Amino acid sequence: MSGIPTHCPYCALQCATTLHPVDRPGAVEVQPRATQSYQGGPTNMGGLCRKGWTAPEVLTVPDRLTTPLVRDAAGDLVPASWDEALDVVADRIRALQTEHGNDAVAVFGGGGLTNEKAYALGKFARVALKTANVDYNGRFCMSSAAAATNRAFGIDRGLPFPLADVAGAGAVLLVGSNLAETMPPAVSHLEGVRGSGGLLVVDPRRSATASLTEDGAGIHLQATPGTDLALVLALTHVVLQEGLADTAYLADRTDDPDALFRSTASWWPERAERVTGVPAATIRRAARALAAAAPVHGGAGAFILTGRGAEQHSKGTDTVTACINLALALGLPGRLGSGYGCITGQGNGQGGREHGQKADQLPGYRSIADPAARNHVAGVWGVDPASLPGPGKSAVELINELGTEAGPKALLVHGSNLLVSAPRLASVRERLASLDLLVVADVVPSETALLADVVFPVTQWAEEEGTMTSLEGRVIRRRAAITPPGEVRSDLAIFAGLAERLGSLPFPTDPAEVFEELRLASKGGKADYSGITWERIDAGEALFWPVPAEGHPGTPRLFADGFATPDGRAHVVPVDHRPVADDLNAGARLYLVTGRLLQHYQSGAQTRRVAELDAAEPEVFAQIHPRIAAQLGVSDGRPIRLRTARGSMILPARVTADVRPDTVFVPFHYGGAGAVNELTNDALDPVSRMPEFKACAVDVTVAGLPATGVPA
Ligand SMILES: Nc1nc2c(c(=O)[nH]1)N[C@H]1C(S)=C(S)[C@@H](COP(=O)(O)OP(=O)(O)OC[C@H]3O[C@@H](n4cnc5c(=O)[nH]c(N)nc54)[C@H](O)[C@@H]3O)O[C@H]1N2
Ligand SMILES: Nc1nc2c(c(=O)[nH]1)N[C@H]1C(S)=C(S)[C@@H](COP(=O)(O)OP(=O)(O)OC[C@H]3O[C@@H](n4cnc5c(=O)[nH]c(N)nc54)[C@H](O)[C@@H]3O)O[C@H]1N2
Ligand code: SF4
Ligand SMILES: [Mo]
Repeated sequence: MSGIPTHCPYCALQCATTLHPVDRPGAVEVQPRATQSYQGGPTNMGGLCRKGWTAPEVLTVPDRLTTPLVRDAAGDLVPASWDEALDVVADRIRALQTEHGNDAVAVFGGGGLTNEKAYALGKFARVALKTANVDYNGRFCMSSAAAATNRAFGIDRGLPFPLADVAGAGAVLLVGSNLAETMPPAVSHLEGVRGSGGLLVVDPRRSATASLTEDGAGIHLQATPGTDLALVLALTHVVLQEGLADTAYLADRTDDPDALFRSTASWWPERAERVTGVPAATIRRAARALAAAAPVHGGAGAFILTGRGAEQHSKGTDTVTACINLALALGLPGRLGSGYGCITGQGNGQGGREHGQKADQLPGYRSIADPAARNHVAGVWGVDPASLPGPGKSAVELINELGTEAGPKALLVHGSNLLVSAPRLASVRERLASLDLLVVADVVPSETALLADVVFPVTQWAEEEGTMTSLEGRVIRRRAAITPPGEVRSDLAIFAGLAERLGSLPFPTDPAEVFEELRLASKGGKADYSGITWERIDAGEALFWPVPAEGHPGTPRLFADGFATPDGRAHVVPVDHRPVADDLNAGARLYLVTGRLLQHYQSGAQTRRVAELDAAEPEVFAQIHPRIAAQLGVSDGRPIRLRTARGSMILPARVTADVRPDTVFVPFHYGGAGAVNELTNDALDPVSRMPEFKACAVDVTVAGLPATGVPA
C-alpha cells in the first residue's frame, strides 16, 4: 500500500511514518515505517510511541485555528482576513519602530519549526525587522550541551554519530535522560548494553529508564538533584587514579590532559558520596564498568549521553563539560562505536539551532559577530553587511525586558507556548501583558495565543513540505499528505506578508525555494547543507551534515580525524561543582525537579487536545516519597501545596518510592493552575543562559486539609 512517507511531528527521534489520507477532510492515518535506516540500523526500528500514533488527531481538533484573529475594541479575539490581520501587525510594527527604534520588535522562535521556517524567521528578524532581538525555545532545551560541545570540540551536533552505533556498545552512561519515556523506540538500541550489564543511569528518580538497569545488573546512580557535576568529577577521578585512562589518546587528541587531572584530583568518591548521596562503592563500580567498555581496554565501546536532567541547571554547561572530560579520559570521542552525545529534544531541535533563530547566530551555525560570516550571509541575502544587527539577548533575558522602558514593545511568537514552558511564569505573564503588541502564530489556541493581540493560524506537519534535522544530525523530509483547513497558511507566508508590508525585499513562501537559499547561506559554515538537495533525500540517501558538496556523501560520524578546533585537539576545560542557585533552606527542605511524561509533549498544547492522551494523564501531580507522605499525613491522590520563592500551587500527591525522599517531581505539561513553571527558578547558566528548570528548593505542606488527609 502506498502512502506519503514523512516523520512524526514531535520529538527529535523523528520516527519515520507513512500517512494515508482517509475519507474525512483534513484527516490521515499513520503507520510506522522502518526505512529510516543507516547501515542497517533504523532509528525507530519500525516503532512509534503513543504520541506518534495519535498525532493525526491534532490535525482536526475542534478548536483548531483556521482563520486569523484580531483583538477588537471590546477585548475579544475576532476572526479577520489575512490582509486585515497582516495590515494591523505591520502598521503597529512600523509605528513602534519609528517611535522606539528597530529593536522595539522582538521575535521568538521554536525548535519544532522546519529548517526552512527557522531560517526564514532569523532572516525576517535581521532583514525585514532589522532587530537584534531574536531568540527561541531551544535556549530552554539543549543550549548547555551546545555551549559545552562548542567549547570542547569546536562544533555542536547533538549526536556526532548515528544513534544505531549505540546498539553495539559495552557500556552506556545516561546522565539525566529518561529515554524510555521521552523517545521510547530508541530503547531498542539499548538492548545489547542492558543484557551485558553496561547500562548506567543517573537520575534522582527511578524513572522508566532507570528501571531498565534492573534486569541486567546495570547501575542506577540515584543522585541528589543538581549534583551530576560532582558525580561525574568523581567518576573521572576514579578513572584517572586507577590508571584506567587512555593516556595515549589524551596526549594525542586533547590540548591539556593535566587540566583533567587537576580538576578532578580532589573529587575522591567518598567526598562525592557526601554531595550526591551515591555510595562511593557504587561510583567506583560505575567508573570501572564504563572504563572496561572503552576501546583502550579492548571493550566493545562506551557512550556517555546527556539529557535535560543534567543540562537544565545554572551549571549545565559545566556539567556537560565534565561529561565530555570523562569521555576524553576514556578516549571515546571520535572513536568508532564510542563517544559523547547530547540527546536533543524537539522535532527540529538540531536544525532549528543551526540556521539563525538564535540570538547570536547566522545560518550554517555561523556567528553573527564574525565579520566574514556577516559578509557571506549578507551576500546571499543581497543586503549590506553593516545593516545586519549584532547579537541579541537570550530567551529569559529577552522575556524579562519585554515592555520595559528600554525593552521591546512588540513580540512575535512562532512555535512556542511561553505561558506554560518558560520559567517563573508570574513574571512572564506580567511582561507579556505589558507589551503594546503580542502576535502569536500557532495551530491551536495555546495559552500564549489566547493572550495575543493578533493570532495567525498555521499549517501542521502533515499539511506542509520541508526538512527537519534529527537528533543524529540527519536531514530528513517532511511531506504534505493533505491540504490545510480553512484559511490556514504556513509561517513562511506570515514572514512574506509582513516583509512586503514593511517595504523589505521579498521573502519566498515555497519551502523548496527557501531550502535552496538556505543551502547557499550555510555553505562553508559548520552546519554546511550546501550539498543536500531534496532530490537526494527523496532518493533515500542518509545525509548527515556537514554535506559540503553535491557529490559529498555526508558525515555520519564527526571527529574521526580531528576536532573542529583550531589545532584539531579537543579542548579540556577544567570545571568544578557548585550548588543549585536556589538551594535547600530551613523554609524549603526538598528539591523540586520537573520533566516529562510519556503521554504529553512539552507545554501540552497539542497532546492535551488528544482524547486518549488526555484521558491517560489528565492533570498535573507531584511524585512524593512515602516517607514524606507519612510525615505530612497525606495519602495517594490527596492535594498538597508546593511553595517556592517564586510561587505556590496545589496539586494531588502521587506517593511512590521511585523518587528520592528529598525530591518532588512534577511534569511541566499543564497550563493555568497546573503550570509548575509558576514555581521554577529563572537563574541562568552563565555560558549558555539556560534557566534552572530542573532544581530548586520547595516547601511541601498539606493543602488546606486536616493533617489526617480527610476529604474537605
Ligand atoms: N513524552 C515526551 N517526550 C519528549 C518530550 C516531551 O515533552 N514529552 N519533549 C522532547 C524534548 S523537547 C526534550 S528536550 C526531550 C527531553 O528528554 P529527557 O531529558 O529525557 O526529559 P526530562 O523528563 O525533562 O528529564 C529527564 C530526567 O531528568 C531527571 N532529572 C531531574 N533533575 C535531575 C538532575 O539534577 N540530575 C539528573 N541526572 N537527572 C535529573 C528527571 O527525573 C527525568 O527523569 O524529550 C523529548 N521527548
Ligand atoms: N519546568 C520545565 N519547563 C520546561 C522544560 C522542563 O523540563 N521543565 N523543558 C523546556 C524544553 S526542553 C523545551 S524544548 C520547552 C518547550 O516548550 P514550548 O516552547 O512551549 O514548546 P511546545 O509546547 O512544543 O510549543 C510549541 C507551540 O507551537 C505550536 N506549533 C507547532 N508547530 C508549529 C509551527 O510549525 N509553527 C508555529 N507557529 N507553531 C507551531 C504548538 O501548537 C505549540 O503551541 O519547554 C521548556 N520548559
Ligand atoms: S518517539 Fe518521538 S518521534 Fe517517535 S513517535 Fe514518539 S514522539 Fe514521535
Ligand atoms: Mo526540549
